[in-house]
Amino acid sequence: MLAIGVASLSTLACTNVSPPASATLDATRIPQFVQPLPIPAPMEPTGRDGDVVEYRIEARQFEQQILPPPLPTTTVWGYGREGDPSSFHSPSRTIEARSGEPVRVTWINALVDDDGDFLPHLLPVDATLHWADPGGHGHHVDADAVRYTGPVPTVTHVHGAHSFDHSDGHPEAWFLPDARDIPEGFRRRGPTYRTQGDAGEGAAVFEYPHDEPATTLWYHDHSLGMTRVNVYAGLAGMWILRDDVEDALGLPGPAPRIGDAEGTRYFEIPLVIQDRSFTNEGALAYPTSRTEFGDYDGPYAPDSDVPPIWNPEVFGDVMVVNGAAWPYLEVEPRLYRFRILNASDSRTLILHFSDDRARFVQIGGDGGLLSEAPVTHEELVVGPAERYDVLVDLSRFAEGDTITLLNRGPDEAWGGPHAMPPQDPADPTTTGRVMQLRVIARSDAGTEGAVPDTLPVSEVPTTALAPRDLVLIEEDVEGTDAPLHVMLGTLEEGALMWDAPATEVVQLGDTEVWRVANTTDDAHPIHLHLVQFRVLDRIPFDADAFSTAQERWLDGEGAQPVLEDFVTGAAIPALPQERGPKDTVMVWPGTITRFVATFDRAGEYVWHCHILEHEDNDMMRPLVITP
Ligand SMILES: [Cu+2]
Repeated sequence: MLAIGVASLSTLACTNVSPPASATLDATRIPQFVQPLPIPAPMEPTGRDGDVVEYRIEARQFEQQILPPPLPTTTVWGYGREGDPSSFHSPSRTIEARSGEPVRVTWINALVDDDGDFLPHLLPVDATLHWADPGGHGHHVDADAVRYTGPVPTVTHVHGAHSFDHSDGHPEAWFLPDARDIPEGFRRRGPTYRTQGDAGEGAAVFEYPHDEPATTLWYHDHSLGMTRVNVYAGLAGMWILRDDVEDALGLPGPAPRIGDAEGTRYFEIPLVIQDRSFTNEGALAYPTSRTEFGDYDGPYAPDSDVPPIWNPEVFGDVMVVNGAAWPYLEVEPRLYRFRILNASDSRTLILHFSDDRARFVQIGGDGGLLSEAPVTHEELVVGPAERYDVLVDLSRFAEGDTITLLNRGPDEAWGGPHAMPPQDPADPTTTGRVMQLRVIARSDAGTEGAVPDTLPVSEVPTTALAPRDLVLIEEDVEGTDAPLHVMLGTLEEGALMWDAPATEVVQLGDTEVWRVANTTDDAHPIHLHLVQFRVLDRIPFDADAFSTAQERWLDGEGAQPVLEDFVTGAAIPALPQERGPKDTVMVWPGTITRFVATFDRAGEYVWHCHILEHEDNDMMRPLVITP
């Protein structure tokens, strides 16, 4: 009897209702460079507990003017300070912290309406993936339940942080809002949910030791199988760590501080770049069906393994920076510090300026300062989730000049720098443009700063251990060349699902070299939780021959392949932009990309591709560090 009751109530929360038919807003009709760049203020703490800075941060739904008026507002999700509606924005306010200063956050899932009833997702949730699945249907759902419309699981991950596993935002540590109408039989918390203190329903307390150097981190939702839609809806923000080493460099500033007067001029500014699409009503537009990708016409789950809603990649046609479409920023003719984050779903950015007097002088990356010295780039490849800390010298410009930040990256999955045939760059009228800098009169505000001649040297760790070999494998829909999904795997076992037993099990304190062989046609931004690694090199290899040999091995014929046997050329050393600690590396197709990391905290973490569609469809595996 109970089982029947659960089933019928679950069905209520799981329907295949389609959104109202609504054409996508023509991106070429959106005026560009008419809205000022929003500059996120720091998130305000709620107090201190001894040395620990405490926050209470909610995820909520609200309206935001992303498109320039008179175009409509957009319903988004974002984080903000509990009880302070004015603090909510997407991307959300920046957590400003210092190394050695621990932070405790009570993360609250407040995705409820004014009556306290749960809010369904803004975007289509595909219930046929390996996903959070609070209703416990399993991913083999009936055709009328492939789109989930129930209460939304959330869990926050601080990307790049040296976190405890209990506070890392493990994908199965999600929790539902404390809504009045959670359907009977629903799990309110995922199987790995943990909290550091009594959080009550709909929340979790996470602690961050901040025992790492200054760097540019970011926080975003990480719920299993729905990270893409939770982040696309807006759940992301910057998380900046500072320390005395960085302070001593004499960099330009200030960055935003709590309580700044309106009109304060900033010379350190985060740039959170995302591609999005919109409907004519201003809503976020996101694919509602797999039929929007490629030429595969079905059948779909449950009649095949092909998810009916999920798409292999998603590309928006509007560039949004700090939550405004194609904004402009008034700049003085002097030195600026920009912390660039590519928070797109699938898009790799190849950034450059319209005037070659403006260049990126890179001082840092994902995990902190570059080693030895800054590196100057005319063009900067920024993969999904990567951060670049750059100085841009605008002193040779004059009041009235304008400079456009442009994007040459393709409007499709990036095939690496040697893609054949070469890929078309982004549409030069839309996604080829990011934002505009408008030069105004110089002031004496802030700290002038200078480009440092040198940066502290950080050593690349070495190890005597054998390398750990891993493979990126694309699986096609049986009997077609339509992509089913891309997966992570090992040489011995081939592609492995998220829930297969952990294979990346590392001894605490060990330093390992990982060799990731990419047999697919696309570059994948591979991200490890907990650690900051150093990229070593990329070794060209014969991916097709390797795949054939591995398939034979998995079919019980021939020997297990050895990567060395398929190498076709000399290793390409780590790029200048990678000469520092990183947590995300672009693994180019046709290469064995090598990086080295020291695994210095025990726990159950994950590693995954940061193309969010890939991550959500099994391109994620456990990373277990055993004491
Ligand atoms: Cu990927």
